[in-house]
Amino acid sequence: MSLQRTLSIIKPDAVKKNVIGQIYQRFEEGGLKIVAAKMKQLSQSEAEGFYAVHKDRPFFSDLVKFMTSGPVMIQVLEGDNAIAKNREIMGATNPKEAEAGTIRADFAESIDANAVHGSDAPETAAVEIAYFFSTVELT
Ligand code: RTP
Ligand code: MG
Repeated sequence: MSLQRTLSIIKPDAVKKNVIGQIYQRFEEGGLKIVAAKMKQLSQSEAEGFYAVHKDRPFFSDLVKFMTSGPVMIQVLEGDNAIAKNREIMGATNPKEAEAGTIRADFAESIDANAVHGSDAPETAAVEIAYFFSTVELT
């Protein structure tokens, strides 16, 4: 077991559905602690920068448009193996393939509007946390 931090984003579709509290409950029940959080309307350049790894993918412009379509809720989650644990709680990228009881199975509409983001590795978690939170916002 290793104590990790990961970056989580509740995407505009789930914020619009008013299920932030229900999603936070999934994190807490899964043993993840919310150690920092902010609600934010992403600008186009903030969304493009966040998803820069996908800039050459065909879905990039739709992804940026979606991520800027309304406010998002951004949090840092901490716990044992938090990166993999969060992705387990989230479920598969495509909600049609997500296991029953996962966030995406229960709250997501489509592969585009899929409710949540979670970092996929320790290196990306560190970069993504620093992208949205300064050191004074993290204790
Ligand atoms: P995320 O980064 O948002 O946590 O999702 P993920 O790791 O499960 O998926 P990733 O491959 O990183 O893709 C980032 C987001 O791009 C959208 N996407 N659309 N139309 C498509 O084929 C497609 N593939 C990916 C999804 O919204 C995905 O969450
Ligand atoms: Mg990803």
